Amino acid sequence: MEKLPRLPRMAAIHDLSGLGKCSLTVALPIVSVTGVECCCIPTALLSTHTGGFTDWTFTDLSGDIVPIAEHWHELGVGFDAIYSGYLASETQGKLLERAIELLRGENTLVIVDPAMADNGRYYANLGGEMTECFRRLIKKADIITPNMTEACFLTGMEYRPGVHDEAYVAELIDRLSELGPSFVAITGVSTESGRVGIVARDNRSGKMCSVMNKTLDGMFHGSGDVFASAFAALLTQGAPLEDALNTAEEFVTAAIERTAARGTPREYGLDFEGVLPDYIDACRKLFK
Ligand code: PXL
Repeated sequence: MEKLPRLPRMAAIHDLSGLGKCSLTVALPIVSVTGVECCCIPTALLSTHTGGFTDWTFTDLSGDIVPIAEHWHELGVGFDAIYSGYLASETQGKLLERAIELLRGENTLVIVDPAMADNGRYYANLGGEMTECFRRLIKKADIITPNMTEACFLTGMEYRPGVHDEAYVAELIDRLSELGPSFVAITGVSTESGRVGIVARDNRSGKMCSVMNKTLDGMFHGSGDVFASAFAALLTQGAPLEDALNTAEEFVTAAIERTAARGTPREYGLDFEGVLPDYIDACRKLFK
């Protein structure tokens, strides 16, 4: 066999919710099929995620976040990317900041998905303290992927569920950019009735790009995590931003359609498994 290039490596720092696909149960398979090694730091262990379920179990693994990062640091392992999402508390945000310091190298891409809210509301048991927490964390990020609600909370702008005019979205991106990231991608943007998608800007070049698709009724739990995992992994593989955006969006849209067609309960998360082969084909074309 010919000599192969080095395998890109990502540290994925998220909770592990056993049922209801999100966080690590989404990041691990998607990052792996993108051809990126996924090293996991589980921040908490839950029986289910906290949206649409009740009485979930919760084991806090905060105490392991920094020791795991320290161990990897001592081993001298390099990371091409660090990707984080949902945090169970403000304390976890501070520990994550330390983990990023330990694991980051000169060329490490830091992707922070400030997963804390949706549809104008914080997730269960979270509140305004998480906005402050993510504002601090975002200072360390190269790329952020908030949804509309999170973008509004982070910037203090009014949350509007409906059709979003260009000036409103542009102001959200401007204000998020002031927090420090060089690339901002906002999910759940609807620039015309019946269509929803992602608007992004590369602050180094000033280039804006967006991708829209027709909306399906209601909310699909875990879709933000599916998008962010694919997007983060594609960028770690070296895909140009626009290609990463389009490929990740196409993947999440196909997974949403499949979930709707099967009638999977929304809280169970996206049926992305069946569209992984198409996603892998798309990755092959990008990285051939
Ligand atoms: O998908 C975001 C998410 C991740 N992890 C947990 C959650 C949620 C959203 O509700 O509860 C535990």
